[in-house]
Amino acid sequence: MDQTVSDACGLERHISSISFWQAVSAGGFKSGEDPLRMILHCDLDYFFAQCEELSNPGLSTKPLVICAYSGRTEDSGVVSTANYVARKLRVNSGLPIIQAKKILEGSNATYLPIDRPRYESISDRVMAIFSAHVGIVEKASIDEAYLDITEQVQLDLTEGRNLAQSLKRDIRREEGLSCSIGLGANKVVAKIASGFVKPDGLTIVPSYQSAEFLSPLPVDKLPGIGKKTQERLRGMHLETIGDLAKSNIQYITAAFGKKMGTYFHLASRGMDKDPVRPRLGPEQLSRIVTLKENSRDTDMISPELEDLAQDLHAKALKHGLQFRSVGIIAVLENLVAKTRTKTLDQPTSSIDIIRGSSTELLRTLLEETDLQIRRVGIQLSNLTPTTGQTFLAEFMERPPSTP
Ligand code: TTP
Ligand code: MG
Ligand code: MG
Repeated sequence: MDQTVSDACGLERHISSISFWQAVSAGGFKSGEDPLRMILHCDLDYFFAQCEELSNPGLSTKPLVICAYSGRTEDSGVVSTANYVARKLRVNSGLPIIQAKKILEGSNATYLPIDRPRYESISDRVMAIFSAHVGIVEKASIDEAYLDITEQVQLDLTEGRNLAQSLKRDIRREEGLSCSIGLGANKVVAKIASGFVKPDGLTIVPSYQSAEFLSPLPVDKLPGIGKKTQERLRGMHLETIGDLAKSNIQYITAAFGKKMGTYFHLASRGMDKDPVRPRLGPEQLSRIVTLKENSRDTDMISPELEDLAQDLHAKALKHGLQFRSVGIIAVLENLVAKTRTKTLDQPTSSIDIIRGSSTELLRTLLEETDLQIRRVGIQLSNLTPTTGQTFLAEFMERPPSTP
């Protein structure tokens, strides 16, 4: 599949020659505005359905519908997601399965139930690829994450684009999946940009053109505006994000309250201060370190693995968690990230299992490449509370260190 680099608002021409900082300086950056940041939002394409296509590639040429069955009758429930072949026929998330079947009658469509544990394992490995490349990763859902790359790329748009393309390449090479990425000055712009071209898109919005990019889009593209709010805004003659940006803030807050009104006012103008909160979600514990020098020597890498194993084991104990999967993350000398995971029959909190599995996975990984390792990490996933513990949701992961 070809990758699309979208030219949002005809902006691509700026990307190769002008860095983010220069572009903003030239435009006269005013103090008191949002701090300069560069954020990526990555979202896997038709995620549950794409996972199923991986194990059965024959499914990709015909409509594939993943069903959230309610269990009342054989076909009751809604479409969880569908591949793009089905979407062309207007079968999308939320549609009742009965209606999807009517639309797709005679099209040789396949209907599968949700296999969440499998999608979660794949999601964990994709998150590990993000962590291998970027220090500040916030998992936002099973198939999406925000990455703060400000420092890593020094606010340079070309570097930002290269990093986004490396992520897409590694996710494709390691997991066989396509994703869409948006690059913007904050989470709101990055999130909308990642949905701008799908599937397999990359949309780059320089900070000084955030408002211009958002302006023509319908209001429901703003995170937090659903169908009901969209209807209310339509009643107020506010159809596009640009309409919202031009409207009087008092008028909006009177209708939606101060908190929502202020958010609509700022976000519609491309402003958002919400930080990327470094966490991989409550389902994973991971840490990655940069080796003192690139190496393939297990005698040199083993002490690092031992430190990581001890650290992660201590964290698991502290938070009362057991794990069922142990993964290894390696960033090679060419900066390609590799991950390998082993899933056990039973959950455990044994440090010997972390040691043994990570050493074994490292050996396997080294057998598959001739390249040296630059960074190495361990990831514990499929986490469950140890008996008697109930605070899984309270758990927050610390950011892994940057390269
Ligand atoms: P999304 O990222 O919203 O959708 P998607 O990945 O299927 O498609 P896109 O290419 O547009 O990103 O959601 C991720 C997964 O969450 C999706 O694959 C299935 C699940 N999901 C539901 O079960 N119900 C829903 O209503 C939605 C929107 C998603
Ligand atoms: Mg998705
Ligand atoms: Mg998503």
